[in-house]
Amino acid sequence: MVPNFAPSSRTTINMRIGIVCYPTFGGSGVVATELGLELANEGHVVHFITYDRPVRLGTGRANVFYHEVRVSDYPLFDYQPYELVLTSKLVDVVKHERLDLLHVHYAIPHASAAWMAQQILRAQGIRIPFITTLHGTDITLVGRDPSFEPVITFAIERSTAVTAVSASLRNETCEHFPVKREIEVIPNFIRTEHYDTPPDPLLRKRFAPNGERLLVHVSNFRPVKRVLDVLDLFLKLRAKVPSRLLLIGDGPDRPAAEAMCRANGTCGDVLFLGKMTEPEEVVASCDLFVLASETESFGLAALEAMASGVPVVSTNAGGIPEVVEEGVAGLLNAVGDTAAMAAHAAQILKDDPTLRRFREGAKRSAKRFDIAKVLPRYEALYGKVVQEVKANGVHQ
Ligand code: GMT
Repeated sequence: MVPNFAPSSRTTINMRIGIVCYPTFGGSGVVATELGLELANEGHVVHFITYDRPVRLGTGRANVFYHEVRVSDYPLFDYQPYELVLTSKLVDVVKHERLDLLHVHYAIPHASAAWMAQQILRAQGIRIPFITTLHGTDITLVGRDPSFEPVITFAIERSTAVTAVSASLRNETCEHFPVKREIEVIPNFIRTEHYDTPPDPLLRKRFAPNGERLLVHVSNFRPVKRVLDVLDLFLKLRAKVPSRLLLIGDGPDRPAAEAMCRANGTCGDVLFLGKMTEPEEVVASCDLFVLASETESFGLAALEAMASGVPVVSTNAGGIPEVVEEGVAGLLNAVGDTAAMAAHAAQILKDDPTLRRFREGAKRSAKRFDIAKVLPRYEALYGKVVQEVKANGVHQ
């Protein structure tokens, strides 16, 4: 969690900002929450609008408000219309909290709900710009389901501004959707000083009692994360390097991962730690972060590991090469090539000087994404869209 800083002495005008996101453990929700908290630290007033309190929001922060979108369970509806309830809540909050802009994270259904809210408000004489940030699976997985395409394309086109968290995601969006508008790349970020915790010797002793190397993976265990590849890599590695694997998170592929460990007798060395609100406390004590994803627009979990001084072995999918500097912060491989991943893991872990070099490289490389570099870009974009809408009104 970001500490509560006094507002800095910058020149940006304070704004009233509505943030819409998924409140869960997913990276888009984490980025949206951390961004909101940073904006609030800078003196902006931030209203989170979502169906549950975002996991990293905390309580009692100055300038931060949370509005719950409550979906009733009216028996007529087999499927409750979340998007409509969200739209109504956006209209209400924009109007009564006098918001200057909305920033929605993840295209579905947030961008189309924001557009609807914008149109309703427009009919009432209120102009509200909205920025859509594309995070990844909204484009790469969900977005490619043809049934969503017209809505996503429309919402992207009608957003006042659109950002993508990596160049790779921006390119994929333009490849898979018939959108012609500008999409600005604003990468995800971290507050690097938050990750300065050194490895905890007690934690290491608990998880690696015989001085084993500690590998760690953090995800939502969806098929796209290829958690079974992480286990396969680990099986290959432990034949050469005494090691243990920590798995943080939970999701659909966890039962299959547990079954695999039981079948190959590695349960003693693979520890399922479940969901954690602050995984960095454990990650910082590990030696290597492993990410085997099939697609990954950015890989925030890898960046967080790097910031903690933990190098990464990963696939080279999507935006990962933009984040994990090859040979400096870690090593990359083709999706599914667990033999190469195990060999790369062994190369990083082979001796302490090599591991130290990668640790330092990872930490240094993570600084490229420090909040101090990224926040002014969002603030500049916010200022620009607010001015644009004042001057030209909103799309219909
Ligand atoms: O796939 C996830 O882990 C969740 C998803 C989300 O909605 O939060 O993550 C996406 O957004 C993150 C934040 O921008 C990125 O760091 C992840 O790479 C991206 N996931 C994928 O592209 C699979």
